[in-house]
Amino acid sequence: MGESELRKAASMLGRAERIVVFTGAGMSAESGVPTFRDALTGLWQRYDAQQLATPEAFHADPALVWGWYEWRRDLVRRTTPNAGHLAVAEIEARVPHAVLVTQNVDDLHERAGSAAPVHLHGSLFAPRCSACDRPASVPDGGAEPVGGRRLPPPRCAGCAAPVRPGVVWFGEALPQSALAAAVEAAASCDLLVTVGTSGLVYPAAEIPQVAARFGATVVQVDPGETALDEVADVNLRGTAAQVLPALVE
Ligand code: BV8
Ligand code: ZN
Repeated sequence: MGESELRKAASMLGRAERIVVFTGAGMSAESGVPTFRDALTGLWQRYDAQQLATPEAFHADPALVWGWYEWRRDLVRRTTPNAGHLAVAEIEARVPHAVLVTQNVDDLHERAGSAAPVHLHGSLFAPRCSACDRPASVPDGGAEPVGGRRLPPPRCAGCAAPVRPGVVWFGEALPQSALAAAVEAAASCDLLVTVGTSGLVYPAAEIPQVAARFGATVVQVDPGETALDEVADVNLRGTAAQVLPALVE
């Protein structure tokens, strides 16, 4: 990453009045949460998305899917926000209008002090009934599922149907209010900072594209090449915990 690129991005950030920060799995990588598509450590290298992250998968084998998500929820509970999450909260505190849009299902932005991240893909911490949508509470600190261990889902207190993870699976619509808020913020911002996302999953990947189309500058923070390289005006090739604190210094 060139020093001048970093300075250029920092000065854009200093001038911007309306900012969107758009984050993906790379944001939490340095906290110890695995990404999805990284060549060696990505979850989809070890697990089959079709067998775990679709409504069909849950229907076919609820205990397999529930156990896998409980393993991820437990893993996230043991991690802490990294310097990148803290820098994002700092951006929000400084900029008059800042909206944080995340594809992540962890709660590390909240724990770093971000008040109201827009969760496009739901949350590991918001399970709900698979039939009537009633929110379900799932106690923490109980059994610690290991990767691949089956665990039958609890039953809804209202209708007794199986409780499901509160995430958006492949083939499911994104929460309408979250998607609308993200599109609206992207269309009206002057700077969008995209962090740690491959830009391959739609419709989330539209968000930086909407910002660019409506005239915003797009800054990307990612150590690798991504599908958003073309959309970005400035590419900062580094990790979230390294680059973001330097941007707000
Ligand atoms: C839908 C939640 C319709 C669950 C996830 C258009 C074209 C082609 C296909 C489609 C299309 N439109 C829709 C589709 C289908 C599909 C899709 O996009 N498929 C793709 C993959 C081909 N989309 C859907 O199915 C969506 N729904 O379209 O519904 C509809 C409409 C109405 C009514 C009914 C239906 C729903 C998609 C939601 C999927 N849910 N997650 C869970 O977590 O288990 S997906 C999953 O990918 C993740 O959760 C994540 O949120 C998302 C994006 O991944 P990234 O965050 O980008 O992570 P990735 O590993 O890919 O990349 C990591 C990046 O970090 C890399 O660039 C790496 O270099 C970088 N990095 C690594 N270390 C660091 C770092 N960066 C910074 N610092 C570091 N230290
Ligand atoms: Zn129910």
